[in-house]
Amino acid sequence: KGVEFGDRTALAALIDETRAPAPPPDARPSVESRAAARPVLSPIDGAVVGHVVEADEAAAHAAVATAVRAFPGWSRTPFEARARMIERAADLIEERRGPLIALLQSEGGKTLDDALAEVREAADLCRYYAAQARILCPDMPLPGPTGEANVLRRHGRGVFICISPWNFPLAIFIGQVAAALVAGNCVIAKPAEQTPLVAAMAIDLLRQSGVPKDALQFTPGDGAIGAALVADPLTAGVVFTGSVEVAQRINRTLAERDGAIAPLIAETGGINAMIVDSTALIEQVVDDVMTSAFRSAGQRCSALRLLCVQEEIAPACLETLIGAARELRVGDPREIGTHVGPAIDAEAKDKLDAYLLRQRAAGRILYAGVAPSTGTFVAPHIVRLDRVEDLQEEIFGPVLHVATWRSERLPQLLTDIEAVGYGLTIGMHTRIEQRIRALSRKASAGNIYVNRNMIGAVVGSQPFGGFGLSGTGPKAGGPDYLLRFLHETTLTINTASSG
Ligand code: TXE
Repeated sequence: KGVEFGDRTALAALIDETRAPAPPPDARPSVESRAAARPVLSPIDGAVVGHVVEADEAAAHAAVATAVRAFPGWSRTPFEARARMIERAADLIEERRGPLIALLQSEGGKTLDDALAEVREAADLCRYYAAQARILCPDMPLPGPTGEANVLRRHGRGVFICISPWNFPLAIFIGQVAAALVAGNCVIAKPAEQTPLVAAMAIDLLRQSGVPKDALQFTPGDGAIGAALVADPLTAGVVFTGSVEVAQRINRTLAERDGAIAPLIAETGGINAMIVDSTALIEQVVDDVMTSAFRSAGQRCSALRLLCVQEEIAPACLETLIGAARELRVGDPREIGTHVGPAIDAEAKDKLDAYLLRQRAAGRILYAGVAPSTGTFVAPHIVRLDRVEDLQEEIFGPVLHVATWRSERLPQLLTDIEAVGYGLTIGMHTRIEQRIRALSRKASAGNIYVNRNMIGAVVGSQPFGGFGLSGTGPKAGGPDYLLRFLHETTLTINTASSG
């Protein structure tokens, strides 16, 4: 059975849209920077996709100062007007999906179906947060004794820093920014250094939707610019998606800063497991495993890293799995039949290659696929794992680990998975109800998927995010997300004496 990650016919029809002529993209910070323009290279073939002028440290602090000045005006803008702007941005994302998809492919190395899914998610996040603002932001009268009026009022905190990664350079980027803006905060948006161009296009769409320039500052740059922004005591909060190490560093900086206490909303990574027992349907398991482990070349925080198969069916399951892995086509993600695109850059590829070399030396490789020898492609691999605890590092690429378990050890298996310390996603394939109940009670993971793939994070239906090393919550695309971007004031008036 072949591998299918999307509806090929529908996707083929999209290709024309992505070829629409577009001006050569570039990205520059909102505030003057002395940095020289640098080319942004495609992970597919090293071609120049566009140019970026990065913010220098002075520009980063100037952007914060500008946003601080813009805050009183933006926070007084009625939430309904802000919500309409963010909804308008969603419309524009859909109108401009062709060029956005083209850029997600050339700059981010995405396949067509991944790029299309990301555009949809970006628009969905904007619409969802606009709707949530309408629910959460109106003044809320609260009960109290006669002669007293109580009102809960929610408003923006100040200037929020949004730091995003390269693996969802549109959806995570605009999701963070839209949430912060619609809640009434001014924003400093710092995209990942690998993907500033698609971020610049998103900023453009937000401005066209009516978001004032000063309220939304764009500061492309590397980690040092992110660090400078976080250290700036004039900012009121940070929303971050990326590695655990950087999240912990940001936490430390915020804790040591003078002035008001600023929150960190962090979504980091996961070592996500899928447990398969002997009652599972192997064909379906294999389909779901292929999607969960290899889609986006494994470069998503929810990706399946560790497949735990019950001993009795392990040989049959592995054989079918390797058969399916052989069908994976690795290469230019702009070609319609490609399943696995490149690693984001040479550094990511080198890290994966070094890891795979160590696994090969230890005799643990169960399957190694093939990949083009040029660019940053990494072939899909299946690696044997003797003990769950041996996987301590998030391997961010097309690498699936397989371990086996015995039926009497299921509770221990769940404990071992939990002991790894992450808590993002976990999956199970079984037809035994009791096991599903045990999983939902015992598993410490933010998202649990039963008898399906682990790719879902549908806005509004599957709020996404974990705990432990996986992040702070609240869940993106969920009903509580905006609350962390808001201050709450309770207004109590003695109506008897106020007339
Ligand atoms: O992440 P970084 P990288 C994981 C994944 C991957 C690893 C490294 O395991 O292999 O992280 O990826 C900015 N202060 N994830 O290097 O460095 C940086 O410029 C403030 C999982 O890309 O965390 C970028 O904008 N900001 C993840 C953002 O942080 C700093 C997605 C993320 O970069 C900074 C990406 C600093 N000191 C990586 N240093 C997911 N959850 O999906 C860097 N940055």
